[in-house]
Amino acid sequence: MSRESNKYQHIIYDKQDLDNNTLKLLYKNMIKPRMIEEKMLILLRQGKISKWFSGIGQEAISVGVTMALNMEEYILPMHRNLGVFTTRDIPLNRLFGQWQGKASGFTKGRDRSFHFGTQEYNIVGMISHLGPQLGVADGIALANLLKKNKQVTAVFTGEGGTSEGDFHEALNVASVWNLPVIFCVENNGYGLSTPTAEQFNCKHIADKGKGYGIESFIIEGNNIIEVYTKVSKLAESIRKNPRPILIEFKTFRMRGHEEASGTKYVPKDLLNDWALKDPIENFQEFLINESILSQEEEVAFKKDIIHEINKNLKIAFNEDSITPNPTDELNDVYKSFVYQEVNSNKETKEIRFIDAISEGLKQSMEKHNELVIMGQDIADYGGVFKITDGFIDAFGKDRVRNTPICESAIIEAAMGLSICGIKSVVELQFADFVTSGFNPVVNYLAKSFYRWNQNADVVLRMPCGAGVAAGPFHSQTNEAWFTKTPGLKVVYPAFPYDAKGLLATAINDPNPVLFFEHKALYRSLRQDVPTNYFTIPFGKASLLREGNAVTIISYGAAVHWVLETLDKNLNISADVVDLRTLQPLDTETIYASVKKTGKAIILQEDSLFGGIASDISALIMEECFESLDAPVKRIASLETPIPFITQLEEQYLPKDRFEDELMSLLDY
Ligand SMILES: Cc1ncc(C[n+]2csc(CCOP(=O)(O)OP(=O)(O)O)c2C)c(N)n1
Ligand SMILES: [Mg+2]
Repeated sequence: MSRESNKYQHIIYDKQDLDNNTLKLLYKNMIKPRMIEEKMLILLRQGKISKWFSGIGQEAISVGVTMALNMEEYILPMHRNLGVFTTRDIPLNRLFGQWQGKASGFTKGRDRSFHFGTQEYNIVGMISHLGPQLGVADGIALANLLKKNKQVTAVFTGEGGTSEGDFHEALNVASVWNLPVIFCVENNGYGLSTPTAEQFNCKHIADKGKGYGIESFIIEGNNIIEVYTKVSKLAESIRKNPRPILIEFKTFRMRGHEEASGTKYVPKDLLNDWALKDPIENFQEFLINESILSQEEEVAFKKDIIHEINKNLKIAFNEDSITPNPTDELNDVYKSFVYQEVNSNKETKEIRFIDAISEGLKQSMEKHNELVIMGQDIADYGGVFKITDGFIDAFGKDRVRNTPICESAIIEAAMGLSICGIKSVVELQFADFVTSGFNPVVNYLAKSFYRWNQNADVVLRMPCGAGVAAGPFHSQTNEAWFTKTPGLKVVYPAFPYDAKGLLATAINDPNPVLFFEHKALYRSLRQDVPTNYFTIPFGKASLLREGNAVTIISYGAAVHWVLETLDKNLNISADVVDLRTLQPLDTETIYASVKKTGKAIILQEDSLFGGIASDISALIMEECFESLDAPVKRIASLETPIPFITQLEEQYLPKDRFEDELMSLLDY
């Protein structure tokens, strides 16, 4: 240390065996995001950009971790990790285009700031909810483990994000499955205005590693050499011996949560102390003192970067804004899927609804040799309904995975598998429990393709429905939560044949599909089903009976209530439309039938308000008004939670009311 001034020598560097070029590259990679940010702060003040989340003071972590990983290894950064994007050399005009919502960005103006991923650079950006990407990293790491490619995945979170359940679930799954993932927690003192003492009550976040059975480390996050060398060593070790690792990087957030919110609540002394530990100024001083970097080089590096920033800003500002076009938007909600018809053969066997699902799943496992299924108790135990009985022997533990009780992390992991091109089926033990994984379904799986062109090739199997006296948490039919969310497909078969063929299609379809299986049908319903693998297209209802007096529309177990009612009343001449899939919905069949009969009644098992019957009714009103001879009737369960005892359950369900309402409609 030759210099007299030690203003910036608040970080002790040990360059170990790093050569000068590497040291200079670490430096260059750190000053780039800093200089971009400084420019952004100016643009913000000029009103040229709308919002900014600053990572100033935390650059060493993004840069050190990114440089420690190989280019083909995935990184899942957060809102303060500009250095990840710049170190992976994303052209700046594309980053600026992204922030301005231009077409050259990564989301076609559909999502802001760092909320994007790019397969070109093996980066998977955050969604606003912070935690879900931790589980997505598990899925990517699982894909790497299954492919035996010796790759590491790094995922970031702030210390605030560690309070979310996703953090706990993701670490636990990674530990139980021994996944090669580095969990990088940037402890920067605050989560918005909340200091760490109000966020968690242990000394270090790294201490939590022990509870999950994970090795953990504390790294001085402002010391680029320490970050880079330690993460490099850990990554190398994980590549050889796959396992998760938790790292807590001690650092500080030097600016407000986002620029508008300021730092008033941060004690001045604390800010001043950390200002002295600036990761760039200290490192620069060190490099100059050690004669590794000359002042001329420093000036030249910065000049180059300023030039690069200005040039690319100009490109981005000059780029035309996106012209809104509804067709473009609608076309990007789902990944296109060319349905492949596989015909059923003549050989059939009479099997139960549950056997049809099991057989369909098994044949899909045979057809797609990378398909992974995950769920609670599905391996040796065969699942609570025994649908995967024997699968473990046929396909092995890698592909038939018992999971801990953590719906969020597993659905997120399924997303991660999809990012790596692996299909998966997740068995929810009961459809009711999807609430514990609701966020990744409606916010991650559903929106990912629209946001950045990344499909979620995931099927969620949903054993659902009433009639089994199982009470409010094991009897719901919650399809309406999902039919309302663009980006999801919803399938709801009523027969073994349909269940088998539609499940095959659900697995072939690269989009997220919720596949509802009515538990009351599992063992009560039999049908002759072709023994071979076959498919049935989505969006095609089946017309079970034909008549002229009324159109009856239903799906799932309720279809059988319709058929029972008609069997009791042979004089009723009705079209019976079994929807089979709710999203996409076969409106063509519905309209054609209603235009013929002039009357429509929709029977749904769920309680009435906000269910799909309401939407179908509205669609009929809009499209078939002039053919209608009576108001469209919706029949559904009582507006209560579903009760336990049989008498209450029967009263709740619309089975009996349906017959009465059908008669009055016919008499209208
Ligand atoms: C589920 C959820 N709750 C709340 C928020 C609002 N929010 C966004 S960032 C943030 C603070 C995050 O703190 P931390 O994880 O420490 O990251 P930092 O911003 O400090 O880098 C909060 C509360 C959110 N985005 N998502
Ligand atoms: Mg924080």
